[in-house]
Amino acid sequence: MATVLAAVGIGSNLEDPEAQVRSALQALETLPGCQLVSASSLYRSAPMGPQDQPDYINAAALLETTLGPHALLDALQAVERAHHRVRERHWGPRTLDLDLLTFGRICVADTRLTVPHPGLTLRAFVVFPLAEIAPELEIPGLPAPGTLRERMGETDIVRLTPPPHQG
Ligand code: A4P
Ligand code: MG
Repeated sequence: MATVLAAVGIGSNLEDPEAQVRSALQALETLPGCQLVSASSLYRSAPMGPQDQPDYINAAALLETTLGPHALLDALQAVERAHHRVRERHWGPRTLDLDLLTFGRICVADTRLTVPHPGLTLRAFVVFPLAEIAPELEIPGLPAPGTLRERMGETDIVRLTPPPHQG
């Protein structure tokens, strides 16, 4: 069956965000019709949008999937719900936010889904994790993540050191 390489952005700033992001990565490993190809480090940054909310933890993942883009969005939203995501205000705090960043070379623009994600090029918390795992990813109509990261220059985003290997 034909597969597509999809990139997913992960973000959290509530209820132990690092644990939320790690748990989301585990959930992506077991999504039906998907294979987790790679996962980035975790990154911390100040909130974009309202400032009266905690810092965010972000990461990115690459999935090889046999699902279509809307079915993958459904699956990502089911993972958000499983993490007790409650939608309150736009750009407000959340336990887990999963964004479909890219879906192969396919573009989608309908009422439910816009891919590539419109905020991709402007957000260091998306570009840095994605550039770590896929610096040369082809994104329709946009420069590759490694180039986007270079163009961003200095940002406030901090890559968290992975915990020492146990065992
Ligand atoms: N939707 C359309 N396209 C997509 C896509 N490519 N991926 C639709 C995912 N969803 C997509 O999503 C609203 C609707 O967008 C969905 O139902 C889906 O059909 P949402 O996540 O509930 O909307 P939102 O949170 O109100 O807005 P938005 O624009 O998704 O927020 P963002 O862009 O996710 O930003 N600061 C830092 N440092 N790090 C962050 O991660 N995140 C946000 C939220 C704000 N500030 C942040 C961070
Ligand atoms: Mg979102």
